[in-house]
Amino acid sequence: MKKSILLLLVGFSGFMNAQIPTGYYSQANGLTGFTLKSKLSEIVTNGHQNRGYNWTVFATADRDKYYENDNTVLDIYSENPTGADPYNYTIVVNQCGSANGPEGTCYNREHTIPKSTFKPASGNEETTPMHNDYHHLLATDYDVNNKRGNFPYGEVGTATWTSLNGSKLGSSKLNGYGGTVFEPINEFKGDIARIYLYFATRYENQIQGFTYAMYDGTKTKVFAEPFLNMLLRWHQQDPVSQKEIDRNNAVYNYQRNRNPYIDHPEYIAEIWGTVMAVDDASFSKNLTVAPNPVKGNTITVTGDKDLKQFKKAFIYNTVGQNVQTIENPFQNGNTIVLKNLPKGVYILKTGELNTKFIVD
Ligand SMILES: [Ca+2]
Ligand SMILES: [Ca+2]
Repeated sequence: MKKSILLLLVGFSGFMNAQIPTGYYSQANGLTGFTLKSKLSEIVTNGHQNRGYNWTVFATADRDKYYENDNTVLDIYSENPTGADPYNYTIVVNQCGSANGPEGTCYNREHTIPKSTFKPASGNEETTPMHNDYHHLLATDYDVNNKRGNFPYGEVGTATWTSLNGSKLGSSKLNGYGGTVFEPINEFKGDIARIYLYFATRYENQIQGFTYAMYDGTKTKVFAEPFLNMLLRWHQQDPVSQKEIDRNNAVYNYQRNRNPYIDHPEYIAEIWGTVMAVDDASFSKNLTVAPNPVKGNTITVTGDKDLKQFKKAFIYNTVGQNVQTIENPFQNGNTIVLKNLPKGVYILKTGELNTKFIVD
């Protein structure tokens, strides 16, 4: 009897992580801090195949199955999670290596970590495999990619330019960095943070040779304080989405290595810690939990749009782990019964709406 319950549990967790190969992370068990990071570096380097520079993986990795669900290219610079997209691209048909035209002309391959940062000091040969690593290569609008150029991601004080979905270029308002930065929309901030943390892990043995305003010159922490704090905040405020899980699986099927921070978001806090003061700035203000702090195990959720359209709600802890998923949460009213959650801060997300709440 005991055996069958165990099998059932193993079967269940196997199903939950259907795409993570069994044992992929077993060598990381019990490790923490930069020891964990170095082990993850080994794990995601082993088996990584350099498949060259092409467009193949975007056909499976970068399609809109989440917002309009129309199979167009899912581009973080033109996706509008709260309404109609300003323009859409058809996969392959609208790809381009070069273009002359405004935003909305065609999509290109963007190195999320600019390729100029890992170019050798002399020569034009860009360094591989980072140049061809599809975990950080995204299909994005050609013009927005150009305007972003090699600027670091950041948070903009005064915008000099804004893309049609609200991504901004302008002066940094980060405490400790005053240069020009590029700020994506809230919906994709966590996605970008986890890509950067992947890159810092996969290439930790090479990264001290790379020059970038976001880096501090170490192979362990990698990021300078203002940027590390921002990435950790983005990770906490925008937890792992189904889009990232699907993309990680598609890229794994192609180049045979994984982004560990999508599979195990809690590793991020184990390595880099957390930002304690999660500010409210990046939460949408259009979702409310009552009572907050939560006293019992029942919450009432209100939003400024009809919540019935959302088929799932997710609750995350501050290290980004999904602690509860509720199917059809708002079909029969707006009450959610919480699992027995330990005291702490949580994030409730449904559709593009999210908010922070406290269990007391
Ligand atoms: Ca779309
Ligand atoms: Ca996201």
